[in-house]
Amino acid sequence: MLPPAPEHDMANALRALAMDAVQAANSGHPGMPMGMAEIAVALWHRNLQHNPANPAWPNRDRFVLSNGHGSMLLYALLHLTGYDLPLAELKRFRQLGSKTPGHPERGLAPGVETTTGPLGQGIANAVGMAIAERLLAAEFNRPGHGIVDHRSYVFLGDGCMMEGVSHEACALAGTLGLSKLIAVYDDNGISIDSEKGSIRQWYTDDVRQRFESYGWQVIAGVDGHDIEAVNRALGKAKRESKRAGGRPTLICAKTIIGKGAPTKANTGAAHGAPLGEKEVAATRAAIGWNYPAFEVPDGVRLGWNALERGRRAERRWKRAFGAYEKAHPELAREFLRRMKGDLPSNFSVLMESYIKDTNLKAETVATRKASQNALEVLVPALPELVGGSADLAGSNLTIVKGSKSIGKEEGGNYLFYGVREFGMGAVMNGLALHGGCIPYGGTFLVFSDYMRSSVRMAALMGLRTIYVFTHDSIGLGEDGPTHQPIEHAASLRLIPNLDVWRPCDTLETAIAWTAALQRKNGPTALLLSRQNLPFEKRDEQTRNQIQKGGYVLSDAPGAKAVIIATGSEVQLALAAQKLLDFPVRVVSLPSTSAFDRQDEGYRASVLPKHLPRVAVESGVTDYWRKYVGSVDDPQGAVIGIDRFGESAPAGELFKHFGLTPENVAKAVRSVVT
Ligand SMILES: Cc1ncc(C[n+]2csc(CCOP(=O)(O)OP(=O)(O)O)c2C)c(N)n1
Repeated sequence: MLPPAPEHDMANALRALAMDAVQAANSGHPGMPMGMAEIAVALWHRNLQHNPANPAWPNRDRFVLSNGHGSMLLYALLHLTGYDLPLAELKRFRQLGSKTPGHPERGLAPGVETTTGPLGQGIANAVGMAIAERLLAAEFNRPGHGIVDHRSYVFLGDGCMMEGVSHEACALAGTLGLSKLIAVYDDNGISIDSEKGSIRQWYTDDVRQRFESYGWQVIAGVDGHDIEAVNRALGKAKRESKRAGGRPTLICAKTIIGKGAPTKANTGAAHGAPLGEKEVAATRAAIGWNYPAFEVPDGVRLGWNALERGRRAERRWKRAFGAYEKAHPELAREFLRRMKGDLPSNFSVLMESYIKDTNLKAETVATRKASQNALEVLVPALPELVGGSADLAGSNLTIVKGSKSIGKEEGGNYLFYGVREFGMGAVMNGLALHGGCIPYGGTFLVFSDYMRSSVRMAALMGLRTIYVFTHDSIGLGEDGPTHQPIEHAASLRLIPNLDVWRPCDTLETAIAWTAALQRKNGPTALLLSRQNLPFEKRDEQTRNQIQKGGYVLSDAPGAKAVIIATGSEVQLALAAQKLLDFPVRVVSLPSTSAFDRQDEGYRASVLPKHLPRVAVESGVTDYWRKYVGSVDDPQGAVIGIDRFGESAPAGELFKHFGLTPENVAKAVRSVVT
């Protein structure tokens, strides 16, 4: 039988596939895969615990390609090790409908653990994955039964290092002592503008000192083209992860971008453009790769094939899990439920009864408080909830009696993220990606901007993450325009697949939480008030419609107009209704996302086409035009705020900005002819 090829050839296979696929697509990034090829051999061939036949194996090591532009490296690895990613897909790199898009996207090629490309977020996702592993191990492992025991590996480059989010997440990883997190830094001294200058003009950090100060083990000065040296470093990292009080590890690997390309190696030109036919041919000659494009010799395939090893590894784990199941049947069942992402079987009953209670209590509280009340019930019932806040726990009201802080050791269900909104968002994505956890995290709505890209990534990946965005309007008062969201609700609603809820009272808040948790395939933002909001009484039929995102809260026979409102402005709409001497319907629209998904019949029953409409929300008016018609339409008006806020007590601000029942009533009169 043919012997497996030497590792040197296995590395060159990665080089060749990357440069050939980029050349075929006539776009892409060959430099990073060519520069990290030996590192990839050391990790994927010698160390990674995975089973290409089952990318969902719960105890697999997680691998994150944070420098996602080098996607061809990952695709080549997945293909060669035996994942269901045929060569035809590599040939269709970057083409419409392929499993090999420009940057790795979770859900397309099997084995892609997270969508990367926006630099810095991948490493932060991996921090979340390592936290999830730690929490699940603490919760489920029992003496003699280490069923959760895997590592999170990351490749990252200068770009990830420069992005601030890597600081936020890696600092937290150091503080938490996430010793099963192992990152390899592709220190090639090149980023995009290196075509015009040296990276030293814009990047002179001492990476070693930076990570040591976070509390990481740093293995510096590793030759990234020496497989043995990288393997030794990985071995040291793995030993650290077994040590009590161990640290996360950063391996700083010196590499040459585009290694193998005779004229383009070590230049910015290798970063993000095809090498060109001539250089590709010259590279083949230089590295001694005498095969046509996309051809991989059998010996190299044999060397890379990890199916048998993977199957054996998973089989071992399954045997161990079988023993665990016998010794701890309930825990085993719970573990499987959690990894599937199913809610506890009593969830619906629990929430129905909570919603009923909430309705009976009819409390006037801030919706942030209403959210905390819901969490008091949810946290004990759903051990998969991992809460947190970016240093605003007492304001966001995300901590409840059942919250246990996550520290350097053991488990817990509440993370003090520190003042790191973006880091929090990207770590939450990692927690959700790992499986077994449903993360929720809080900050002021105005600072959702800081974490926006991570929210977008959650939406793009279809992750169940829940954002508790409090202080949702000028109603927060004296902190002033820096803290008062204006464009935020509208701009969050523009993110595809993000559900946004802005509830008006305790009942809508309870229903919003229920919807967020039942939603398996996308994130939800809860926009909650700082100030108290009155409870609105509803009949049973009305209560049942809240989940549809929009409903008639207060009808009037023969209504001549409809007032649409959300959150704290619902009370203004109801007060305006009373002021008017003709009948008006009031519609509460806590979630335009959910409402827009309803069928046309339902939507038209709530917002009849022939009735003039006035929308009221303490934020930008433009968004509401899709419900009330253009500015030229005499039958539609919006009361909102199209400028920044002011520092003053909340009550005064609502008057100052014209968010009053009188003004709403006036607008209604203006649209009714
Ligand atoms: C947040 C973000 N900003 C900008 C980019 C565009 N971009 C892609 S790669 C890159 C340079 C990255 O340099 P490095 O990590 O050193 O990659 P290498 O040159 O080693 O391939 C930039 C700016 C991006 N993908 N993400």
